[in-house]
Parts: sequence; C-alpha cells; structure tokens
Amino acid sequence: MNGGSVPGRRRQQTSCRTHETEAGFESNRQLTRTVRSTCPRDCYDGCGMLVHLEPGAKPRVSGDPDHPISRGRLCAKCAVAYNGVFQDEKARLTTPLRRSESGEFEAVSWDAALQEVAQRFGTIIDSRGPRAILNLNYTGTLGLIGYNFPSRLVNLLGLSQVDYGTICNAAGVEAWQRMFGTAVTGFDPRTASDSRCILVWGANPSHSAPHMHEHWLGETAASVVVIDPLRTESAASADLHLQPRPGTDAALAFSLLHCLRRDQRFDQDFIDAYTVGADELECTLDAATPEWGEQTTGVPAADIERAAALYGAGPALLWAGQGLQRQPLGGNIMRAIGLLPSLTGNVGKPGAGFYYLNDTAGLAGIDEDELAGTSLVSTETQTVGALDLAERLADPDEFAALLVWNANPLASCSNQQALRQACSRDDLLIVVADCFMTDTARQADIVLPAATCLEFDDIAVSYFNLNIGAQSKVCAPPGEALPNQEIFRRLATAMALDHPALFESDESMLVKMLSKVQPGLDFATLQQRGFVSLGGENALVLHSGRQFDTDSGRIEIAWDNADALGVPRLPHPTVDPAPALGELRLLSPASRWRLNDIYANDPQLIARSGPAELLLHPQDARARQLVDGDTATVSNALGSLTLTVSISDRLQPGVAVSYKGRWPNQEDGSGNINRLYAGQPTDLGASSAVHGLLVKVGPVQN
Ligand SMILES: Nc1nc2c(c(=O)[nH]1)N[C@H]1C(S)=C(S)[C@@H](COP(=O)(O)OP(=O)(O)OC[C@H]3O[C@@H](n4cnc5c(=O)[nH]c(N)nc54)[C@H](O)[C@@H]3O)O[C@H]1N2
Ligand SMILES: Nc1nc2c(c(=O)[nH]1)N[C@H]1C(S)=C(S)[C@@H](COP(=O)(O)OP(=O)(O)OC[C@H]3O[C@@H](n4cnc5c(=O)[nH]c(N)nc54)[C@H](O)[C@@H]3O)O[C@H]1N2
Ligand code: SF4
Ligand SMILES: [Mo]
Repeated sequence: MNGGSVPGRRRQQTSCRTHETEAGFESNRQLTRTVRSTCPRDCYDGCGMLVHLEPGAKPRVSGDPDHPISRGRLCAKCAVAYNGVFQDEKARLTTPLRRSESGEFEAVSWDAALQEVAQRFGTIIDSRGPRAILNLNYTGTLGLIGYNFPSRLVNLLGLSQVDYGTICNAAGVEAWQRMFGTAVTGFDPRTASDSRCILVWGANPSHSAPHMHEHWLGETAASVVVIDPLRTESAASADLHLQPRPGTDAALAFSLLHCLRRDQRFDQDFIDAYTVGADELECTLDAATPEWGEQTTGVPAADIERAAALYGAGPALLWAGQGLQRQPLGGNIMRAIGLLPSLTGNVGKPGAGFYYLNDTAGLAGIDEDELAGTSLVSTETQTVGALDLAERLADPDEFAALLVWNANPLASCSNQQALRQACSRDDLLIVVADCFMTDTARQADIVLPAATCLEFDDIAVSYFNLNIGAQSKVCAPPGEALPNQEIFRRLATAMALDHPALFESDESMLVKMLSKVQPGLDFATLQQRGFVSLGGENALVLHSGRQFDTDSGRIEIAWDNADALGVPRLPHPTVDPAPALGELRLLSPASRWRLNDIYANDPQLIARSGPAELLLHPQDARARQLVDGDTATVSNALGSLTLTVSISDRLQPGVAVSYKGRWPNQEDGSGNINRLYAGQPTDLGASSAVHGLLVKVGPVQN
C-alpha cells in the first residue's frame, strides 16, 4: 500500500477516514492520517490543503502537494494562522456571550442566547416589521454552505439587507454586467497555455493571489504586462510594468486602443458581429495618441506602444483587478478597459478572454440561490449600501437591530467613527456571529461563537481557478462554537419557525451540490481527490458561443439607458483631478499578511507584519521631513491616524500606501484607514472608491 513515491497514486490513497501516512503506516496504523481540505477564504487561489492528524496533537495544516494551485504550500498568512490563531482556544470565541447590566460580557448557554435573540427579534418584527432588523454578511468564509445557508432565515423573515458587495467590487460588477452581460464568467486560467500576452490591470497577485503570482504568471510563456500605480512584486517580475497615476486608467486604455487601431489590431469582423456602439468611439480614439496618454497618465509613450504591441500580438488575456475599480470613476474604468478584448476580438477563443470574477459554483450547475433561499422572500425587502451604513444605522426610526455574520464592518466599512457611534446606540440590538472577538463583536449585545473551516464539512470554490474542493472537518470546534448553518438552524427553532428549508441538513445540501458537479460524486470521494476541476484536464473556453446576456445579445459599448444610470453613454478617457498641493492619494490594498481583516489577531502574523505602515515615496517623505520609522499623522476632513513611515521607491510621488487588514481596537484606539474614508461612492454601483482617498501627511505634532 505504500504508494507515496508513485506519482498519481498518492491521491487515491489519501482518504479522510482511513489513510495512513508513510510515517504512520506500520506502527501507528489508523492513528496518524492526513485529510485533504480546501481553503475557503475570499481569495483568488482556492488552495488545496493537507491536514495531518496525530493522536494527542493539534491538526497540522499545510499545502497539498498534489493540488495544482497550492503545490504543497499555503500562502504565508494561512500557513501560519491555520496552525496559529485559528486553533488557539484563548483567541477563539468558545461560548455564546451576552452583555450584562454592567456592560461586561457574560457566558450564557446557546439556549439562553438564542431565546433572547428570538424573543427580541420577534418583538421588533411584531411591532415594526422585519425591515427594522438589518442583516449584514459577507465573505468571512466562502464555503458554499457557511456562506449561503444563513441567508435562508434572513430571506424568509424579510429582513433588510446590507449590500456589502458595495464595499468590495460592485462598480466592476455593474459595469461588466451591463457591458458583457456578466461580470462573473471570465476565462479559465488554464487557457493561458495558448496565450501570448497576459495583461494584469489593477490586481496585485503577489499579495491577493500568491500562487497565481508564483506559478501562473511566474511560469507562463506569455508576455506579462502589469498596470499598477505601485511596483508590486507582480509588477516587478512582469515583462512590462506600466505605472499610471491612480485613477487615470481609462485614459491609458484609450491610448492603448489608439495604438491597436492604428496598427490594425482591431478585429472588425468581431466588432461588427458581436458589439454595439464601437463606431461612436472613433473621434475619442483618434485623439488618444500615446503622447497624450503619457501626459494624461504619466506612463511613457514608448511603454504604451510596447504594451499595445504585446497585447495586440494576441491571443491575449485581460485580468481586471478589484483594486482597479475602487476609484471614483471605477465603473467607467472597467468599461474602458473592457474595450480591449471587445475591439481586438480577444474573446471566446483559446488563450483569449477577460476576467473579473468566476462563478465556479454556478458554472458547475450548483444553485447558490437555492442554497441561500432567495425564493423564500415573501415581503418587499430593502437593501442598504455599505457606504450608507453608518448614516442609516444611526437612525432609530429605521433600524432597531443589526445582525452580522461573516463580516467585521467596524474594520472594513467606510466612515468608521460614525459607524462605531451608530453601533453604540442604546436602543440598537446587535447580534454578531464570528470566530473571534472582533471590533464588531465587541459592540454586540449577543455574540455567537462560530466554527472555522477546520471544523465542519463544506464545499469551497475559487473565483479564479475552476476548481471545486472539499472543505473537511478535521477537528471539533473549541468549546461550544458551531458552524454558521447550525447557528441559524437553532435560531430558526428558537423563533418557532417551521419552514423545512431552514432545517435542511449539511449532508442533504452536500449531496445535492455534488450531484451537479459530477453524477455519483459523494463527499468522501471528493475528499479523497481533494478537488474536481471543471472540464477535467482541459481548459474551458468560456464565452466561446459569443452570446452575451445583454439586451442586444452583444457586448454593449454604448448604453441606451445611460441617462437613467447617471453615466455617459460611452466609456470616456476622463481622469481624476491631480491631488491638491500637499495632498497625497492613499491606496489601501490587500496585505500579504492578512485576508481582509482576518488574521489581524494572529501573534506571529502581527510580528511579521509589524506596525501599521504608511509607505511614502522618498520625495514625499523628504518634503515632510519624515524618515523611515517616524510616526506620521495622516489626516483629512474626517479625522486622523498615526502610522509608521516606511520609505519606498516602489511608489510614485504623490501616492501613498497603507495596506488594509488592521483591527481598529489593536491600533491604540486610533482605528484603521477606514476612519479616513467618508464613503464617497463610485460612478456606477454606488461602490467603494477607497483607493481614491486623499490625505495630508506630516510629522506627529507633540
Ligand atoms: N480601506 C480599505 N477597506 C476595505 C478594503 C480595502 O481595499 N481598503 N477592501 C474591502 C473589501 S474588498 C472587502 S471584501 C471588505 C471585507 O470586509 P469584511 O467582509 O468585513 O472582512 P473581514 O473584516 O475580514 O471580516 C470577516 C469576518 O468573518 C469572520 N469569519 C471567518 N469565518 C467565519 C465563519 O465561518 N463564520 C462566521 N460567522 N464568521 C467567520 C472572520 O473572523 C472575520 O471577522 O473590506 C473592504 N474594506
Ligand atoms: N493577501 C490577501 N489576499 C486577498 C485579500 C487580502 O486582504 N489579503 N483580499 C481579498 C479580497 S476581498 C479582494 S476583493 C481581492 C482584492 O485583490 P486585488 O484584486 O488584487 O485588489 P487590491 O489588493 O485592492 O488592489 C490591487 C492593486 O490595485 C492597485 N490600484 C489601486 N488604485 C489603482 C488605479 O487607479 N489603477 C490601477 N491600475 N491600479 C490601482 C493597487 O496599487 C494594488 O496593487 O483580494 C483577495 N485576496
Ligand atoms: S488565502 Fe488564498 S493563498 Fe492563502 S491558502 Fe487560502 S486560498 Fe491559498
Ligand atoms: Mo473584496
């Protein structure tokens, strides 16, 4: 049975319940085993994990060597945190907590906690209707059950919903949904073997998709072009890095298109057959010479020419990052860069395509609407945009309760101080389910301890790679913590509800989902294999039918309903105004050491990431008499923060960076970057424009 050295056989022999590792084979038969699992974080990669289980020892989590993405290694953050804070009972929430008269938390039983929630929700619903309870959830876990199932109760009750996509990617979603008919079907990354160019625009895979950075981009034969105001590691290792001023991307896109058109790289047959409105762009394209592009974006004309030549050689892939659209004109930027594949015909053929997100579960036929019970809504519900949350929640006439799970808005949302203030309302009931005592949980009246992805079975999918993986239970939750779905089943019981959808078992949901992925596939088999790839060994060519789910059935470049949306009919090369004298544009993208704000409390990662930093260009630091290691005040009309200066020539003058992923309560009470973001929305989708933040920076005044 020792197949460990035989490539390809190891996978078959690794099974959750029975596999013995090489080391444990003779002496510890049945005692030492490894289990395959999948990381369900909100991350492009979707790594396969191998969990080593030994009697008397904590599970040891590592990368699955047989998984095509992780190839034996997890990212720097998960490798630490899954073996660290995730398994640290002292850091975890282990019992339900209730705020007592004195204001301190006291441990209570599940029954007591849920009875209280049920009773108080019931009173609010009876007296004011379900709209007075506001639900907020997001992507704390993307396991399909843990992410979706609790929404069944929320939907059945008809609670108000925060559309938390508006804190992340709604501008890009709306732009491409209207343009291509979908923002969640892109390209299969495996098609890169047929590509001659990969253009990564406003994503930083070296942080947000580390395995894609290392393997997919690192090993491709295609030319890699990265467009980012920051010289990220992905930019530094690319064949070409264009470094525009933030918020000038639409102009850059037009300039690239000018060159592509001049060089006859447009695909007129494709344009005629599959797009509408392209002819209306002609004058704008004529004017967008590379020299104009240089002036407008700061990217040298010669580099614009080079990038156009590389992309134009095709087949070419375009990856539109989520950082890209967190700009005041983020919707327009997404429309403008979407013109590249649309006008050059880089769509629906091997090696070509555009990508923002992939709905891998949907492509496999899994019905997430059913998992989330969207059809259970029977009353007229309302949604609240994330950027309006602080203001809306402050109004006692509107909301009497806030329910939060899979999210930490007091760290991640705009207008942090005002939101904290709103959450301090005495007459607002706050219920939070989380694995840790986050800033949001600290504000709660009732805290419900949630299990992590190591503690229940689920299915995890990547939104880049088309893989569907098993998320495996490898240990019991600490104390009394429960998976989200069990928390919400019990809450439904406490509320005396009886709709069967609220009580469906995990097993039943797993069976239904897996039957869609592959007939006859059961969870144990998926665990043994680790994952299933859509299309098997072969790359899928998405959009090969070139049918677009828009009104015209074509790629919509000109929008007839633009007036109603409050945007121009066509994408346009407008750029953001330059910051005023003395101001800097502050970007707060993904940190290498955090997954959003998850892991902010892991001691090893705290040590590795150091204090909250402000990266400054040497010129900007000099002008403010700041040197490396100084503390600086970063301020705007909304407030101020103190951050530790780190001088870096990876930036350009006028641009500063402070990575996201800090818990405000760990930052000496000063909060995190979102203290400075008032929540100005993007042009489309009323979404976060946090990378458009303007600040002043100076030495701390004593
Ligand atoms: N300044 C700035 N702010 C940003 C961004 C930025 O780039 N800059 N990015 C924005 C983006 S892209 C996003 S997506 C948002 C993210 O914002 P949030 O979704 O609020 O992300 P987190 O703060 O990490 O909160 C996720 C929470 O889920 C919890 N969790 C994990 N697993 C489970 C589980 O199984 N059950 C339960 N109940 N809880 C679980 C974690 O412990 C964590 O506290 O932040 C946004 N905020
Ligand atoms: N390690 C880690 N991984 C993560 C996350 C994390 O917090 N940490 N978060 C996850 C989530 S929720 C999301 S949404 C994704 C986000 O991951 P990405 O899609 O990579 O987005 P960001 O990290 O916000 O920003 C990416 C890049 O956009 C650049 N950028 C900012 N403004 C502009 C601009 O005007 N033009 C251009 N061209 N570029 C600009 C930034 O400099 C940054 O390098 O990552 C996911 N993965
Ligand atoms: S967060 Fe992303 S890179 Fe890290 S282990 Fe999970 S899937 Fe892999
Ligand atoms: Mo996000």
